[in-house]
Order: sequence, then C-alpha cells, then structure tokens
Amino acid sequence: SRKPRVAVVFGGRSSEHAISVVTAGAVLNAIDRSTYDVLPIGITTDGRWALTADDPERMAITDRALPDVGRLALSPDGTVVLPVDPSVREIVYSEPGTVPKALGEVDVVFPVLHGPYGEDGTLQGMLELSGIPYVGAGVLASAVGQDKEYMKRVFVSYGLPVGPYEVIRPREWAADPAAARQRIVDFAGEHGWPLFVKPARGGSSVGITKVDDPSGLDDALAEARRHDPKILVESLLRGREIECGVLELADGPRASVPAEIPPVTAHDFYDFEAKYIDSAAGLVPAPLTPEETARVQELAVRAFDAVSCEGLVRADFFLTEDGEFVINEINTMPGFTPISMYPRMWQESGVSYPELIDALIQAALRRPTGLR
Ligand code: G1L
Repeated sequence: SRKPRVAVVFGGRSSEHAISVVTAGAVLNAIDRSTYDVLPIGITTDGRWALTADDPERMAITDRALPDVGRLALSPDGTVVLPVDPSVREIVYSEPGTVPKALGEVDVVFPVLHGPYGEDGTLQGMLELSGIPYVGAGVLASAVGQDKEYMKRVFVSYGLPVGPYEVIRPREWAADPAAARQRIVDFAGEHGWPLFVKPARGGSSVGITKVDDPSGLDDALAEARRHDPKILVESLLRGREIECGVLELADGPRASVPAEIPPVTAHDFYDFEAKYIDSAAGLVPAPLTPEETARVQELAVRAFDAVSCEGLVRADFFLTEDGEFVINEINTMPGFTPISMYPRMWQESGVSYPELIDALIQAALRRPTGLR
C-alpha cells in the first residue's frame, strides 16, 4: 500500500517564524522517507500557504540570513513561485486566511508553528473541521497550553502543585488600574519580591519582566500589556529548573529521562533565545536521586493527562529548596531541533530523533478524528 503522506506545516505569522523554518528543516532531514511521503507547506509571515521546495539546506541559518518561507516559495532568482511537488495537481499558493487544496491530499499534518494560529488550537480546529489527523495536542489542550492562567487552574484541579500567582483581566484593568496594581503590590507583600510579570497568553518569553521592587512594576505591566491585555504575575520560586518530556506511545504516555536547566548568569531568566538556540546548556539527565526522578516523571505524565494532551508535551518544573516539585508550565510544541531539550531528553531515554518523529506521526495516525 502507498506510504502515508505527511504535510510538514511551518513558518507562519509569528515572531518566531525563522525558528519554525529551521525546525521544519530538521524534521524534513530526519523523517524516514522509506516510510513517509513528505509535503513541505510553508506559511508566509503574511499568512499565505505555499508548497515549498523539499530542500532542508535552504531552511538552515546561514551567515547571510535567517530562513523564511517567502524566500523558500520563490525560485532561487527570486521571481517565480516554485514548482509544486509533481504529484499535486492543484494550487499551492493561497490568499491569506485560506488553505491550499494540497492539504486535501495528505494523510497527516505535522505542525511546526509557534504561538497564535499555530500552537493555540486554531490550526488544530481547522484540521478537525477538515478531518485531517495531526501530530500533537488537540484544540483544547493547545488552547489551555497557551494560556498560563487556565493552565494553572487545570493543574490545581488535578492536584498538581503550582506556585503563587495573580491575574489581571482586561476589564479589571480598564475599570481601575490603580486597584489592579495595588492587588499586585499586596501579592508581593505576601509572597515577596521579585515578581515575574508576564503576558498571560503566547508561548515564548517575550514581554516578560522580572520586577525587583514596586518602582519597576508600572513599566513591567505596560510591557506585558503590549503583548496581551491579560496579565499573569508570579512570585520567584527559588530552586532548580527541571524539565521532563512525555511521549504518547501505543500503550499510553511515557516520561523521558528528566533534564536540568542550569541557572543562567547572563540573563535574568531562561529567555527564548536560550530556550531555542543554546539549549545545549541543559544537563541530560538531570542529576536527581532515583526518587526525585520517579516523582517528576509521575507529575509530568499527570500534567499530560490533566490537560488532555496528545502526542507529546514538555513539562517544566521547579525543584524547591525543601525538595518539592512545583509545575511551572507545559509546552505542547517545545523546541524541537535535534539539540533542543525535548529531543535530547528522548535521545537519552533511547529514542532517537528520527524515531521520535516516527512515534509522533504514528500516534496521530492511531487516533480517531472527531470526539475522543
Ligand atoms: F509536531 C510536534 F511534534 F508535535 C511538534 C511540533 C512543533 C513538536 C514541537 C514543535 N515545535 C515547534 O514548532 C517550535 C517550538 C519550533 C515552534 Cl516554532
């Protein structure tokens, strides 16, 4: 029988467009071509979908520039939209907000997209409506995974330990910003400074400020509000940063060997460049006792189940000075180049990068469309 056709969808209207292109290049490089037919579909920064050349070399960072879909969809002289995969007869380059017909000819979508319209459940909803299976979290888990407030509420209701936090909703801010600000000052009075002020939604670390005392609060709130009208405030949890990967196998979700992110000196916290680019800094496996390892693995699988994740999740924890794990967040689309933490944790657990890609596609193909 013919090979399943996998559409790798990447790029998109995100500030992390280039990271997505680089990641998709790594996936195209590693995916087993004797098992799968592959269709690379890039989304330009203005939201057009294009069938791009299956050419991972053009998707890497070079000394001249970061890769982007706009250029990939053009022939090397920059003029013509590239010829499509010969087996696809129909249109490839679509208007913003529409989907190329090429998607109708795929068996499974492998989304490699960051943030809004990519990992927030909207793409997943479009694929549900189209009846096309896809790798990774579904609509609800994707949306919960993009909202730090609801993520915590779900964790709490499933008995997972979370740190102290406060939310400022858009309407509260509009009605009385001074009262909202005072609520944060009172929170700090109870839990101590510094605070982290974050946009409540959106996956990356943009718009996050560490605030050491009340004098920095107004700027931090303004900065977070540039990215999201809903704000989340957390107190600093002192302790070690431990991550654990979860992968859905045929017999259920399994936890990887955990990793430790060493404290960073150059940055105030592990920012998004560090997260995606220099993740080689993480220690795999984390130096933990067997009991600590078992505990964090149990909590990671519980977080996967709490949010009804599918396929994979990276769960991020603090190991506090009194030896307790506190869950910070989950990521339904973690950094995914071969040197990113999630693939490295699985490598250390005996699952290579190509095997990981295969396991994720198999999980997507096993799963029924519709309610599950
Ligand atoms: F499809 C998977 F496997 F679920 C998947 C897709 C995308 C895992 C991880 C990612 N990661 C990314 O797309 C990104 C973090 C590179 C966003 Cl740009």
